Amino acid sequence: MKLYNYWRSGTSYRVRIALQLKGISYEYEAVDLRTAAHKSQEFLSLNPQGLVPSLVLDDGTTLSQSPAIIEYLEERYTDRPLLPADPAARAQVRAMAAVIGCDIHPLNNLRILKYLRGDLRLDQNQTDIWAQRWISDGFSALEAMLAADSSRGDFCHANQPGLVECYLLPQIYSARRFNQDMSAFPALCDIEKACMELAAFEKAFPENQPDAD
Ligand SMILES: N[C@@H](CCC(=O)N[C@@H](CS)C(=O)NCC(=O)O)C(=O)O
Repeated sequence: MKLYNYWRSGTSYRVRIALQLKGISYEYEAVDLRTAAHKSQEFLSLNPQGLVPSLVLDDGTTLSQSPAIIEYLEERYTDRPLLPADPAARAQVRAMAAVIGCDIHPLNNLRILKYLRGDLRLDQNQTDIWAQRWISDGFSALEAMLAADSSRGDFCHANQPGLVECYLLPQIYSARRFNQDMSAFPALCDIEKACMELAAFEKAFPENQPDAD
């Protein structure tokens, strides 16, 4: 399979973590967001939304939207599950992932920032404040959700990383780029530290991708 993605894209990073956690090998196809390669005819024919990532399977089937891609990997490659077995626990894990995937990331991605900087003429400091506002809201909620979870171990759920970490690590990476003060989120920082000790996360890390500069 071939992953069309960009080293610094958070949604691409999510899928790279899922692939690594499951031990699935894939080809890396870089799509440079800075040169608008995601708006080229070639890429639009794979993903009409013009957003990374897209995953092209060996039979040519093309998948888009990182949550759908990760769910596909979870259903197709069942050996190393990203979700717990218990339905209520699965819902709780999905809820934590959705805090990031639905309520933080969409407000801070490239096209939103371009609109704020271009059409609304905000400067870098103002767009950082915008991003920090939504990151801080979501991360505060996640800290509370983790504190209330009696099954918590070293990771968001129990003692192994899974779906939430696929979303969390990229969002923390992005938060740091927006100069977010992370000191109010100790549990999230502890989980990040535990993840970064694992080879899967090291391999998926943005700076370690072939198109990183
Ligand atoms: N909901 C989509 C969002 C994809 C998305 O926003 N990707 C960003 C990179 S993280 C992108 O391609 N941005 C290009 C743009 O905004 O023009 C997903 O989870 O895959």
